[in-house]
Amino acid sequence: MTGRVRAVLALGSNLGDSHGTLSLAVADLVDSSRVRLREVSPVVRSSPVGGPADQPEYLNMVIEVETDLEPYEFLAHCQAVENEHHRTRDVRWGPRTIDIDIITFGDYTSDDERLTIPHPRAAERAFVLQPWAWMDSTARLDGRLVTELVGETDLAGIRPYEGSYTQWVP
Ligand code: A4P
Ligand code: MG
Repeated sequence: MTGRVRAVLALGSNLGDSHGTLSLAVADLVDSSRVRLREVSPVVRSSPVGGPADQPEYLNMVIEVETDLEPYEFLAHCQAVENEHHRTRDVRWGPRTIDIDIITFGDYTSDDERLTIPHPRAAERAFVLQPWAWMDSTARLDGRLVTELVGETDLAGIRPYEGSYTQWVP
């Protein structure tokens, strides 16, 4: 790979075998000569934020990869993995087998609706920030330490997911 960029991805699932789907999605994301896994966060259980009131709890996690794909190629790659896992888009913020959001992509910034980087809601979402802070205590978002941002969010809905810590050590 040339021209490598480090990208942080947030994955979430609250339908079907969420843990199995997250695991397969991580494997699929890095099953490419152009994407390499660098770091994997613990999995957290999290209460749904937004969307239908009665949707199930989520499993969420964060990974860091290295890639030489261009930003929109990388988005297409992530969406192809979502589609492989039967992601359908019905209700905004509704239940889903898998959601893959690009949180950061090197120093790249964009406010295009198709690809907004950094992800516009990441800075206030405990289900993104907490696993990210556990994965990388030096990570920054919009110039601020993620370990600091996480302290400003409501962590009440975040719980550990048993038995996930060693699953995807690269
Ligand atoms: N898009 C723009 N920027 C990006 C980006 N940085 N990464 C576009 C990925 N996609 C990006 O996404 C809609 C469009 O966003 C895509 O076509 C893409 O081109 P989507 O995944 O189809 O729709 P969505 O996920 O329903 O909408 P959105 O706005 O991405 O929702 P969020 O903000 O991701 O929220 N509660 C808990 N506890 N855990 C969760 O994981 N997730 C959501 C979804 C709500 N509540 C949650 C969780
Ligand atoms: Mg999304």
